[in-house]
Amino acid sequence: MAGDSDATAPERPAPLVDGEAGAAGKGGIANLAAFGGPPAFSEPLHVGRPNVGDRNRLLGRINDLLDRKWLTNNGAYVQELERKIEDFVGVKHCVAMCNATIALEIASRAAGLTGEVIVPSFTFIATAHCLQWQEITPVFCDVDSRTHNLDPARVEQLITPRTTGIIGVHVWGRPCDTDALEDIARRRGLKLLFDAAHAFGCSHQGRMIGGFGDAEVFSFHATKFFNTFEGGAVVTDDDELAAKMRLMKNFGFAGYDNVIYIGTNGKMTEVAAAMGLTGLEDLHQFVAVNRANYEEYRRQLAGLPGVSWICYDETEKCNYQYVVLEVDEEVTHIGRDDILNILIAENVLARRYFYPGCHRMEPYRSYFPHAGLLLPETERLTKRVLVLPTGTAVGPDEIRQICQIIRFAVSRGAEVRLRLAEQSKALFPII
Ligand code: T4K
Repeated sequence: MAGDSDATAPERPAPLVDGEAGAAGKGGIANLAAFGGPPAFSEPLHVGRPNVGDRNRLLGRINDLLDRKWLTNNGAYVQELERKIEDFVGVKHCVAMCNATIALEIASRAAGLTGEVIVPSFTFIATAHCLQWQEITPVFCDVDSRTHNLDPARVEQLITPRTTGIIGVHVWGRPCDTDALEDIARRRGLKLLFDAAHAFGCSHQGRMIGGFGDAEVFSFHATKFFNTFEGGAVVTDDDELAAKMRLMKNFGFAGYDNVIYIGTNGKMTEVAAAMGLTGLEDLHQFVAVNRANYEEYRRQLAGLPGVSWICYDETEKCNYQYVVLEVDEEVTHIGRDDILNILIAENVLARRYFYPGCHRMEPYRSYFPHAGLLLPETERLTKRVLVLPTGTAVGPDEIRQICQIIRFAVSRGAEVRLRLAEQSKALFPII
């Protein structure tokens, strides 16, 4: 990669230092793609490459549903998927839906949430929007810097007479402190829901995630560990809640010509359920790939000063869907965003989930302009976290290369940062 003699290649500045020849296969800073070198990968490497089960079984199911001419509205595949998920998670009810955002809206409405609901800001925007969409105020609570999940002590401080519930998020598939949150909810008479969008296939205290709180919501979006193209589900042991959600996801119809509730269209299609049924059969393979990637990343980045990663509890079931680094700029002398820019230039499309935090996005930043003052850990994390490509998009070779680039950028942190700053000054001289 370093010594490309192609005359049509853009002229590159001379390497600053060659002492690290071979690191990242780059030979020198100037050969990083951000500074004009050729990218390490010709095709982009994505964070959320979909896990797809056996293609022939999927196509067989699609042919079958086309033959049956039953495409949606609680079809046979949706019902089969719901029963299989109930068994897998160990809950009484699974209500499949078109995506997790609608599922969160329906679950929170069916659970009777109103007024204020306590949620983390360190989450995907859907957790907050599902409330605000219904004119319920999301009250942003800080997270524990170690777990990245809601800090129960801070939850308790935010309860007011208007609070009706808490939505915890099992970020990266790692469980919230369910005992503490269940205790608060019980003592304070609050509903407790979990946004388990990341946590399908994960367990906590030996029980599958999905069985905690009043209800839990999974996302089956294409980028998730287990996907139905788009999709989601609410799982619960509460018969009444499940019955309400079944009505709500189907406009409130209790039978032909009989609407007994306000509802919406939250139904999952048959083709989505076919994808889900097929994926369920291959979950163990998805976990194996994710786990191997996670371990390879850990091996390759071990001992890199200022770079730590979130760990999964090996005594529990984990889906290992996210490989998440934290960059401590004081040690690396190069910020998370600079590392991200270096990676993107190399065609490694890492992501900085959940930057900048829900509280810094609209409409919340206008509603609560000073929310950040109460969210110091969230603010800190949103500047440090970097999510790396995994899943079937990458294997050991790609991971080794990605890690070499990160190691190289960190080992020359101050220099790389300076060069990036100079470059952006040249590009945007007025700023
Ligand atoms: N709660 C939480 C905690 C969540 O994380 C999410 C969703 C939700 C609720 C709501 O669930 P859903 O309503 O979506 O069921 C992605 C996903 O779109 C989103 O589902 C997910 N969280 C979030 C964390 O990540 P973006 O904006 O980053 O998506 P996008 O299009 O940039 O895709 C991410 C990467 O995946 C890209 O590098 C491209 C690649 N990709 C994506 C798709 C869709 C593929 O390679 N193939 C694909 O088909 O939000």
